[in-house]
Amino acid sequence: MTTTSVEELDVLIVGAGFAGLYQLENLRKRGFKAKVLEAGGGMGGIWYWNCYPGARVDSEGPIYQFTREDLWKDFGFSELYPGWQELRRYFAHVDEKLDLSKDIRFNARVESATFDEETNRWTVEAGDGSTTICRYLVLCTGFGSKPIFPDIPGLDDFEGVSHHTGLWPQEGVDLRDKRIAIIGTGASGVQVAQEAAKSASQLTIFQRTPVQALPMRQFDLSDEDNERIKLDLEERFSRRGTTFAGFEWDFIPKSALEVSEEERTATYEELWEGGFKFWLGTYQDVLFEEEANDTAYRFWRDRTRARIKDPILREKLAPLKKAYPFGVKRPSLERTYYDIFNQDNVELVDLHEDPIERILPHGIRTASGDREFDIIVLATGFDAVTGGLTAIDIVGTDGHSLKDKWSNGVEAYLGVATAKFPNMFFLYGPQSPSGFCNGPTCAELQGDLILDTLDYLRDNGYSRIESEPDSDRNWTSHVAELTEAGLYEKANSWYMGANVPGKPRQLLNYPGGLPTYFQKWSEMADAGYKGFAVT
Ligand code: NA7
Repeated sequence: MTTTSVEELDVLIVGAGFAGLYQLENLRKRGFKAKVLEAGGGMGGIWYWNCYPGARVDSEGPIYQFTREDLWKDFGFSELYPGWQELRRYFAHVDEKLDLSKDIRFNARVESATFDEETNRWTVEAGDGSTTICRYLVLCTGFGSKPIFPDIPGLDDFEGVSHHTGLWPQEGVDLRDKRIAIIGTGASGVQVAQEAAKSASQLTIFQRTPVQALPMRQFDLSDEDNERIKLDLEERFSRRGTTFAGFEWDFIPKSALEVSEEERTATYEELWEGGFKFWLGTYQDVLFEEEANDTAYRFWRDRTRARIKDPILREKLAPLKKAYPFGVKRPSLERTYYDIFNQDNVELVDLHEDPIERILPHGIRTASGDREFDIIVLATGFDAVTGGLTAIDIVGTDGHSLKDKWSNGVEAYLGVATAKFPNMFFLYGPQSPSGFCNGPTCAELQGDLILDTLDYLRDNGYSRIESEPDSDRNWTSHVAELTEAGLYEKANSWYMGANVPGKPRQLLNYPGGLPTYFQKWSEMADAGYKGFAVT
């Protein structure tokens, strides 16, 4: 494709991660003229951008893939929790099978989208100079496509190497024998820290809030393991849509407090072996009731503290009194994170005690003094869920801008559409299950809802669909009610928008679980797309 073309499509998809690729494949199959614009130089969404040392998925590989049989039959991961290189190999395999990239324009960051009320079409401009005119705009920008840089004086003065984990150079950075600073201890910070600790001459981790990381039981997978996994993979896939978080397992339908301490401990021991099961496969009230939550926190804390030798570090990394309820900030999976603090080359700086004052040309100044570094890793996260959408200058009817509309908080009907922005859908977006859901599950199951909607419109000769303002408001109130019933508000998390200064505080994901979400969708669709104005 040339860079100055104007192309007309039925559907323009933005983003070539799991969600966008699923849309492309299936829209083509259903006879829509569809293409993808992708800011990155390759497929994979976050797996294109997040290529920092140690980047890997926290879901088990076999369940973190598309369910099409011809895709999984011929592919096997070499580790249970695959790293970014292997995920790229997976996307190359998908491309080879489905021939997707011929309909993807890479290195084309979408800058603006404007709705034309005369024609009911969107005009979309991208950074590569292209213009696309489309009936429907499907935004698959993911939850983490806009990195957040910390507001620390002197950040630009640093003369060493400094990168955000979400914008890591494709050619990589050699960490060996370097003095490395990592700012941030979320999933990305934990993963880089584990890698860096192996070979850095000095690693200093700047912690604002302790992460609650869970053990990743990583295994190599042989060919035989992969063949064995495939025996019941279809059954595992089929369970994904029936569970809260889109995995093949679900919450235990019991209170943590209704069982004996022995039974609870035995359950926690078992969950401890299962990655996110300790978080999203636990007793059903752990994320909702403080006392139940305490039982999970204490188990996590005691197991974690046992690995840290220094009592001061122990208290900073896994405090006796919880800093926030267990699991209402995204836990990370780790293998060696808590062990590296027993190494002589690893240091923790608690930013509450010793805040960063400024970045210097050769290091970082905190209240206690200066440290020199060769590399500063900014593992400071993303303007999550909404940032990828509001980064685009989207103008709907009557000149309404999406960014302005959501400046005081998100309103989104069923987490896929918002009033004044006709013929526009977002997937894995605000107020949908997204952040609480296994990515590929949402890409397919929520993706099907959008595909069916586009079929419905075409089959009935409609050319315009728009959510009604009341529908937005009612869905937002529903999400708020569910939020109040849980413990999410008690943490400053990206789930709550709390990691971005000035961002309205509101739960950005749907906390009712997939089955409830799909039930609400079915009620809407069965009632003739109730709550949408369709013309
Ligand atoms: P996260 O999970 O948002 O983590 C960002 C980390 O950076 C977190 O520890 C933050 O502390 C810290 N942070 C952010 N800004 C600052 C400043 N200004 N100073 C010091 N520390 C700061 O992002 P990740 O990239 O790790 O993970 C994102 C998601 O990707 C993750 O949830 C998975 O779904 C995969 P805080 O906790 O806000 O106090």
